[in-house]
Formats: sequence, structure tokens, C-alpha cells
Amino acid sequence: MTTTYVIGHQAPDTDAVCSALAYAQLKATDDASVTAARAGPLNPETEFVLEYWNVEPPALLEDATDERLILVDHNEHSQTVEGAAAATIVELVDHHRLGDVTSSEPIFCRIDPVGSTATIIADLFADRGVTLDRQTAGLLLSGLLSDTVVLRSPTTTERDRTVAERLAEIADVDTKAYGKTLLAQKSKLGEKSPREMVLGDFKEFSFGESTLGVGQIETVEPAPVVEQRAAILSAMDAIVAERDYDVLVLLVTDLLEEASRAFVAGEQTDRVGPALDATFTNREAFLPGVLSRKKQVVPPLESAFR
Ligand SMILES: [Mn+2]
Repeated sequence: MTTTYVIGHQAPDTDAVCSALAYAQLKATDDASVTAARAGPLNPETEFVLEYWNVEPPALLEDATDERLILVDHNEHSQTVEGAAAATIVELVDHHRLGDVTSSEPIFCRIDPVGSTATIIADLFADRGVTLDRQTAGLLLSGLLSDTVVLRSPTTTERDRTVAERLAEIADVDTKAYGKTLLAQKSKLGEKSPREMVLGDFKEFSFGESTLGVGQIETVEPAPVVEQRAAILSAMDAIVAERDYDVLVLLVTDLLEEASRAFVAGEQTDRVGPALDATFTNREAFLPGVLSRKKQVVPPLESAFR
């Protein structure tokens, strides 16, 4: 039997990993060949979540060449697992902009503009009449709360709130208290080097002729990050040189203040300020009210660079 891997994006976050685990479980109810996978190392928040819910992490898929894939939480090739261009995409469940992934045959494809992929997958369980167990509800709630910054991100919809309530009830947790714990985990930078901080939650985009990298550090305590500003900027310069990016933007998002600082690197950084309606001084700008890379940063960058 050929294995089908349910897999999220590179630099996987909690939504990508938990959505893959939950959707693999839903699919496996009638197709035993489906299993969850991940495209990279787990971040500390996701490690905490898997330990909390006592779930084994999905296996690391290093090369997807000739494999069958169900993509969750992404749909553009710049973010897929290595080898995905030579894989067969058999399904897609996501909440990002429509990207460039294509299929050779008609496939089940579900993209909804909601706060997390976990939200959509929780609804797919309901649609298909499959009961969520406590663990899986806990995983999906974690993905939902992580992506929506505990329902505070501007990406949050009414549907996210309704689904979160339902999941919290099944998982038997208090959303506020559990959300607070998650935010603290998200903020844990531990022994991370500046380079690891930049690449920990990182996405690559191709807009027109330009290739951009946009990283985000979400934290309740930005001071330790900002104090390492010089080292972070030189790590960004090194990444730009290695990967030939036109621009690299790093968002340092203060989850409590609901604002971000943006750092820039690359040859075309002068296009970033006007795009984000911000003034950069010494490669840094303050972005009040900006929490969401997907909704508040990527679309204006795309318009500016396309
Ligand atoms: Mn997501």
C-alpha cells in the first residue's frame, strides 16, 4: 500500500503539525495508508503541545519525491517539503492565499479564510460525522489558539470563536488559561542563536521577479530579542546572501502590546517602507496594531513587489 503523507509547511508551526496529525486521523478512519508527517524540526511551542496532549510527533519527511501528499496549512511551492514538486498532491486544506501548487487530477481542495487550518479540520470532522476525541480536540484547539494569538489576531473570525468553544469543551480545558500557557511557550527563545530566531517561523514568497523571506518572532517579551538587534541584523544579512533574497523582513511581534517591530535586510529594502506604510530608520520600523504576517504584511508586500 502506498503511504499518503499529510504534511504542513517548512519551519512547521503548531497549526501545521496539529492539523496534519488531526487530518491524518480523520482520513485514516477509512484509509489506513494515510499518516501524518512534518517538513522540519518542531518549535518549542509545538513540543510543549504534543507533550501536554501526550501525542507522538509526526515523522520527519526529508524528501517527498514520488510520494503522495495531502498538504495542510500551505499551498505554495516555496513553502512545501523538499521534493514536493515531484510528488503527487492528492488533497489540500488551508487558510492562506491561493498559491501555485497544482494537481494533475481533480482533488479535494478546501481553502477557507479563517484563523487556522485547525478550524477547518475541526469542521471537517463534524461534516463527516466523526467524533473528536479529547486529545485530537486538544491538538486542534492548540493550532487554532496558536495561529490566532488566542483569538486576538485580526485573522480571527466568528467561526474560529465558535469552533474554539466547541473544542475547549471536548478537550476539557479553559481557553484563557490554556491560551496563556501557549503564549508563554511561544515566547520561549531559550538558547536560540540569532539565526535560529530569524528562521524559526519563516516563510518564503516569490512575487513577480522578487524572492522575499518573511520571518516572525511572536513573543510576550520582546526586550531580549530587541537587545540582540545587531546580531539579528547580521544573521539576516547572511541569510539574504546565502539564499539570494531581494528582501528579508523580520517581524518581532509583541503579543501583549499588539504591535510589531520590523527589521529589514536585502538590496530592495527601500520598497518595504512604502509598502507597509512605515518609516524605516536604521533598518527598523514600528508597526502599531500589526500582529498578522498573513493578513497585514504579506498582501501589501505582494502588491509592492509584483
Ligand atoms: Mn496556519
